[in-house]
Amino acid sequence: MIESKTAPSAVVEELDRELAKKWLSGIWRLPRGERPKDPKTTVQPYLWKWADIYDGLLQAREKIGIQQGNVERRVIRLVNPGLEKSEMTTHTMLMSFQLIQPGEVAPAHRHTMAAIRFILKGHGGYTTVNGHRMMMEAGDLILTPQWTWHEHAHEGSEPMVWIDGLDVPFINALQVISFEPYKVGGEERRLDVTSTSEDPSYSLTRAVGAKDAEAARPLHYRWRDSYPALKRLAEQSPDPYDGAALEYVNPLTGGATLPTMSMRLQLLNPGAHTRAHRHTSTTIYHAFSGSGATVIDGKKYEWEKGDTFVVPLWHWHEHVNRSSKEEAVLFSMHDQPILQAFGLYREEGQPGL
Ligand code: 1HN
Repeated sequence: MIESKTAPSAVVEELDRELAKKWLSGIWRLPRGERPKDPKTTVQPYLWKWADIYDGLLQAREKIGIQQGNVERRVIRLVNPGLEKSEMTTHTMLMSFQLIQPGEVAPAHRHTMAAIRFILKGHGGYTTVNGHRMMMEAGDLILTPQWTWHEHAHEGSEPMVWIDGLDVPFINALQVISFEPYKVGGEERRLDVTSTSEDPSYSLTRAVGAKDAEAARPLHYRWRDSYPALKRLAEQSPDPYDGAALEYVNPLTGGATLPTMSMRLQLLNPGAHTRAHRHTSTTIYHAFSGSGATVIDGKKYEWEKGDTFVVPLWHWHEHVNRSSKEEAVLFSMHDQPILQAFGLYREEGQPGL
């Protein structure tokens, strides 16, 4: 039998130095503690108050003009305290809030990051994605799949505010960020509009004028359709962990709306208290209506309309609707499709009592 023995440390260090000169490294150098049984994340649970976000947007409205210098969007990001350097909301997703004034145009561009808008306030604003113009109403979800041209404009009378959700940190980790402003003959231009969500033939299952399956995906999920569906679901049997949770799906694939992010609407009936679970995907929740609390790894985060919070991966969480009279609706964004694509999605639930 051949016995292997680790040589005295001075000899090993000499070997390590020799290897390092050739850009090589023995894994005996790794401390044992860096092989955790459970996933470990640098993302921290955190809750941002609506008053702070909105006040920031109103101040930016006075101080930041769009199409002025480098500023193309009046956007404030949610920075996770665990990701101070990258200024991202989680390790895979960025959530930000955007305000546009009547008469403003956020110029057209495209990028390899996918984006969603979830509309919070105002009327008369619209976004155009690859020629499809969508009037924005509160509670609508609008997709900007990767590499699609998009611009925003506003012809109403009060400011419009919405959530932007993007997969920026994930795309950045893959080092494939590309960004292109829309120009024709070297000049910035508005996007042509070839169809709208108001066209009678537009439906969730087929975008008008689409030439291929990718372009045919729905881009506009309207509150007037999703809310009644959510209400119907809430009258049936809610999920023990998520309450009445509706996932926005791509009817062409039956899967998540985007390859990197999935979105949900969740209704907690008055007094509802869900069971705790944890999973390897990370979630950003936005309280669209009502008030409640979410317990994340034993710490309680109280939320009311407009507040937004992060539940990092593998953290136990349960939701409570604090009101005995009013429903609460949470909008959420998840990186679950990424975990699922690579067989890394795992979930654990607290058993029923
Ligand atoms: C972006 O392109 C928009 O198009 C909003 O409205 C927020 C945050 C980071 C990177 C690109 C938009 C963004 C963004």
